[in-house]
Amino acid sequence: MSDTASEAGESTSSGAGKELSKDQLKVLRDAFNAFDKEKTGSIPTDVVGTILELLGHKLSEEELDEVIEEYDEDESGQLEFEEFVALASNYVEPEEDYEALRKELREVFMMYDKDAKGYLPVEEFKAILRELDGAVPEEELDDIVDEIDADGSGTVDFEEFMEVMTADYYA
Ligand SMILES: [Ca+2]
Ligand SMILES: [Ca+2]
Repeated sequence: MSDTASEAGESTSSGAGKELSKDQLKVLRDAFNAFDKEKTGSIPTDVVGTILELLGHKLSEEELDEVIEEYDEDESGQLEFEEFVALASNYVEPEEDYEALRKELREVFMMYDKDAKGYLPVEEFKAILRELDGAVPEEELDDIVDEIDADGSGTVDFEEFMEVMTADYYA
């Protein structure tokens, strides 16, 4: 079995999952080590849920069983680091996507911010939400707007906009 270690150092070769940046890999390594208290090189599957939760993804027990079954390739009942990375890479937010999303939202924002004031009156903002998701009831729009206009200025600036859009996106 020759697993040609052509790529640099860290072993992300097994399983599917996306390419991770060094930083992301470090986060996973730290999380893994924190839970691999006995330094066995593996973590019990029941802590995987906890780690994913720390990463911002709460899975139901069923979902968790499913993904663990999928990624515990040697069926050891434990996740070795490679198995863990393969699994977790599906839950780590890809940085590029975030940048792309930010750019996209910036464009949306500018489209509505016709006079380039750098902010939108809340009424205009509600119109955007209606357009993006016609199913949102009006009262809910009011709640969202209350929440998003964190400084109560009656306007939504790009950072406030970004905040609420990405929160929704990653929910
Ligand atoms: Ca295993
Ligand atoms: Ca504001």
